[in-house]
Amino acid sequence: MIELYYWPTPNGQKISIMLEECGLDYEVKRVNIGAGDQFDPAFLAISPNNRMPAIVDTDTGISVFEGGAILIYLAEKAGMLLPEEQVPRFEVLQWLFWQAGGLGPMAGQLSHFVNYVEEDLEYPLKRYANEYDRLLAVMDVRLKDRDYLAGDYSIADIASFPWVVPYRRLGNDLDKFPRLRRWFDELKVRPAVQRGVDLGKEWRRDEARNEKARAMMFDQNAETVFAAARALEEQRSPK
Ligand SMILES: N[C@@H](CCC(=O)N[C@@H](CS)C(=O)NCC(=O)O)C(=O)O
Repeated sequence: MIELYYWPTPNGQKISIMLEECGLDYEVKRVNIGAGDQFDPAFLAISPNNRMPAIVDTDTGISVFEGGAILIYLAEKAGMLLPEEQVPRFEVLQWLFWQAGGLGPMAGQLSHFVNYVEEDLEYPLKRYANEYDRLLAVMDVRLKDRDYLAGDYSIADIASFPWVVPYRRLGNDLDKFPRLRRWFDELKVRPAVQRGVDLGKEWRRDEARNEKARAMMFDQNAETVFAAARALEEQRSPK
């Protein structure tokens, strides 16, 4: 059984889609990031970056944080969506890391400035909108002569899909990316993708307009991490 530490955001949905695709048994543990659940010492013990998603595999006792690592773990456990053979495996891994280091962070920053910042800050909006646009074009070109990012449908597609979903809200449009649109339209009707994207969507409140939630998520610094680490220490060995 997989325990999935989750909140319905694109990074969380990468893993809910994967679990639905694999058909592995899982139980959802809510990590309400607007309410501060990411600082719970019990969660910190499995996710030292104070971010969801994370998983615990109760069959092995292994816990994993970071979406890309979780996807690899689940693909290996289920024996699907990540080839074993070296050449196709590295096709998938390159595109998985491309998502984790490029599409995810850039779309995430763009989403921050679009959804959470009231001032109209021209420079960061332009910077991240351009980068998101560029990355969508990289996918479009890549999909010119293949159906999926790394050949067969894989964890690279699963990781990337949730960050293409909000393209309209992020000010983009798929009309200029016909191959990406074909890929997107195909993935969005997969039943497992739909179940994964829908998981917990009713839990979300309007965090963008909730001052407490914004402070919880965006007023973090080193002291936040040290305080969470002290709380974990205290729980492990109370004075
Ligand atoms: N690279 C990480 C990113 C995880 C991440 O940024 N999660 C966000 C939600 S999308 C989070 O937990 N935020 C909590 C916070 O900002 O305090 C992954 O892919 O797992």
